[in-house]
Amino acid sequence: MQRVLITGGLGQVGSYLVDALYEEAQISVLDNYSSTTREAVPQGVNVIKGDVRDRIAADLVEQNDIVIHTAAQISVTASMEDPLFDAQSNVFGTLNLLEAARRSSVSRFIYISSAAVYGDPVSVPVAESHPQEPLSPYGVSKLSGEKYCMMYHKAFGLPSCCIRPFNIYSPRQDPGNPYSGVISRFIEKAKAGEGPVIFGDGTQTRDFISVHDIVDIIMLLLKKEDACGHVFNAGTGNSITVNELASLVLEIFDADVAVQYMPERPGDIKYSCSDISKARTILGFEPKVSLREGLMEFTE
Ligand code: UD2
Repeated sequence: MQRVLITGGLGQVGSYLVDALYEEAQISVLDNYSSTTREAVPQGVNVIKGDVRDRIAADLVEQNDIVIHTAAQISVTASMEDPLFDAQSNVFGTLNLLEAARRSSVSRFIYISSAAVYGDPVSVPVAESHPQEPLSPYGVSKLSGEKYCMMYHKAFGLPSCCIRPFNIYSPRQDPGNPYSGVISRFIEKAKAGEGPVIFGDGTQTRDFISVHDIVDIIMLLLKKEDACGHVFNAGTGNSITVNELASLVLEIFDADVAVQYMPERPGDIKYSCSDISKARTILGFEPKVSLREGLMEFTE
């Protein structure tokens, strides 16, 4: 059985990865319990409380065959308030793991970057070659993590690869987190019989991808030898407006409430949509969960 280390294994992406892999691999989870909505892990999964910057993280890398690095400081807003903390977690944390991976014999190092590396897109859909001009310390730290992964591949032969997810959603996105995504917020409001709050005029677009499709693309990164040394967009290739999203949520939750409009959020990007041709061609990736299906999961 392969030994897989999942950093951030109690978080949104990590916890679904644990579910997808625990029957076929020996899983270790490293998590600092900063953002978890999961109460119990499947039997046999070894959970270690710790930080990616710590010595324990490096030791764990050396004890495993595969590293899937999902742990991160995940908030754009928090990164604006505390860029040093953001860089410590996302840059030094990643480098700590990469250094340990360089000394050991991991067969795959998978890094979760972000579409935040693109900043405000100059055109959509956004392919991987689009200019990378991040607008936040978070975008810079994620780009930096990617660059280290690619550099370790080129210089040291580390079998690393990265994805740039667009807007991920799932029922396990921490609803208590003030930086939680728009889908979680709209659903919380709808369940409470309140109207969703839209920042701006609601014509901004986003490419919402179910966490199940993110798990699928990571599984492909594990299987495909060609993936190493590459960065892939992880989106659906489709986008909708925030107004359309609000209507869909209200319809699914049968909520007869009025939408409220508030001033645009500073720094918000207007249009976002992925071009996933590269992942389709090299990995054979095809997103499977429609937004309606993905939202229905929140009603279960
Ligand atoms: C996403 C990521 C972020 C980063 C960024 C890169 C999430 C949760 N965040 O930020 O980590 O990668 O993309 O560009 O995936 N909105 C409302 N009402 C609300 C909440 C949000 O109208 O109650 C709007 C918000 O102003 C924005 C859109 O919905 O225009 C999406 O907001 P978000 O916070 O879900 O995600 P985003 O795209 O800002």
